[in-house]
Amino acid sequence: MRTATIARQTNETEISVSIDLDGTGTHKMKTGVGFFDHMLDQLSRHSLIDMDITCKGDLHIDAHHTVEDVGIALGQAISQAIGDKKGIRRYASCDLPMDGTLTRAALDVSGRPFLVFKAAFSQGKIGEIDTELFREFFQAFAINAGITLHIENFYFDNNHHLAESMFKAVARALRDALEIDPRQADRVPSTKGTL
Ligand SMILES: [Mn+2]
Repeated sequence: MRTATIARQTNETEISVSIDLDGTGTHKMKTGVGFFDHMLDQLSRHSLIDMDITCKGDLHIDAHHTVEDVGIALGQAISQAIGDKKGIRRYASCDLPMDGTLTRAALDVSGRPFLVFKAAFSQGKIGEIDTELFREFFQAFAINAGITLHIENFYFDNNHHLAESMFKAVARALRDALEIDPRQADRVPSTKGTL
């Protein structure tokens, strides 16, 4: 079973994350930040990774700790659920359109964390979330999942679509990269023999 459960508690956030890589995209999000829940819903729905995420964060300050720490815990869960990486496709990318917005996500489930993030929001906030937090989320996620992740937006028609296209593109690429390749189901996808 490629599943994982992570519980993480600090003075700033208390988080529980349960995932199933071989799910159907069933999800339950409760972070207290509406737009962030909407983005996490997309991440689950389009990756087909079941996700149950609860975070009680210090939202009286702002959403920073909540967003970053959910990224950490979700990344840890992904890393744990992948295990020895046997059989995964490893590389995937997706060019994701939403009306007048186009965003690419390309990733390598390499065990080598890296983030390239090219997107320039034109608003400071969407709903109650600061747009600068999306980079924080993907940085925390990539580092803790052990994924090389490139996200690039080419153009956008509004900030909601820009953020949502990132999560959908990453979701779709994650689905492809983490799926078991029947042609090499018992092998680690590396000439090194390990990842
Ligand atoms: Mn939306």
